[in-house]
Amino acid sequence: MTPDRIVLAGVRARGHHGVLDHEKRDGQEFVVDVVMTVDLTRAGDTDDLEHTVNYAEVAADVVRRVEGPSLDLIEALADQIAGDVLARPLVEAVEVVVHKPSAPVGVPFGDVQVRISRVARRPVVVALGANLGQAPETLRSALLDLGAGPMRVDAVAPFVATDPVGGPEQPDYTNTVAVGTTSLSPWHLLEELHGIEARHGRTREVRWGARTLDLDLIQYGDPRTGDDVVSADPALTLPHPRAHERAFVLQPWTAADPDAELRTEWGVVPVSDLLRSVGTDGVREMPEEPTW
Ligand code: A4P
Ligand code: MG
Repeated sequence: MTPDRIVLAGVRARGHHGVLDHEKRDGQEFVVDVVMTVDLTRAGDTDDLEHTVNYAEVAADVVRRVEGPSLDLIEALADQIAGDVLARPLVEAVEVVVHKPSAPVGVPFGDVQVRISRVARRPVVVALGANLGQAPETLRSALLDLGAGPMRVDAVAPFVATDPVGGPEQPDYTNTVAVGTTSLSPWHLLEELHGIEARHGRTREVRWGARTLDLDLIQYGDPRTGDDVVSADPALTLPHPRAHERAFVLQPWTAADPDAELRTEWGVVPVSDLLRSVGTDGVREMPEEPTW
């Protein structure tokens, strides 16, 4: 099925891009088309501008780039415009076309255009937990599903056995953390995580109760560069509101990425520091290395 898209066509502005002196001096008109892949399901359900991409803002960004510092190539202009568009977390992929209808071609012509496609690639951290059934087997299989679908998995922590935190009396958990990148928006990724949970027999009866598989989105984007997504929405809270206090998340996370940092109410702090203050009680190494 073709993904949802927003098409912004024919944005016009005057710029000074080109290799020739007179192009840089006199300027000319550029026309830009932007096609954004955006999951529009939620916007359709809620009728809320928050849940989509504001095309007026995108158009303003395009004009700013066209009117901005002179570049030699419309290839570079297209690349900058694509970068701006992909800085919006709801945009999963973008096609940018830059037309230069008055380009110095030397013969009569209709249009010249550069057309580029770019896909988002954003850092993401997913915590996995299971305490029903063959937990390590389930985690291995879920990691394969993650890597084959919604994210590229770069590193996985060795599995740990952990005491259950919260909820009713229940068996010990097996936990791990996967770090990698995704092109999906945070909401689309959460939906995919729920799909993987369901395929592994997850049901939701008791909050914090025993489960065959729990996939939590811990962090989306990089807090060190400030492009991480922060959300207070109870249906998708980012960063995960309990990650900073849970050894069963922090310990495997630092094992998978020793340089990881997390946004907290005290600022952006190394995950290893959080782990040191929380301690590793209730987190035990497991005899077997995961083979995922
Ligand atoms: N939700 C909101 N934000 C997020 C997010 N960042 N990632 C919403 C994932 N989901 C998020 O989750 C309930 C709702 O949270 C979802 O519908 C989603 O829209 P759930 O998975 O259905 O229920 P849950 O997991 O029972 O609740 P919750 O609050 O997510 O619990 P946690 O925080 O996941 O804790 N002890 C050990 N040792 N190891 C564990 O892995 N896990 C839990 C569950 C408790 N104790 C544990 C462990
Ligand atoms: Mg959960």
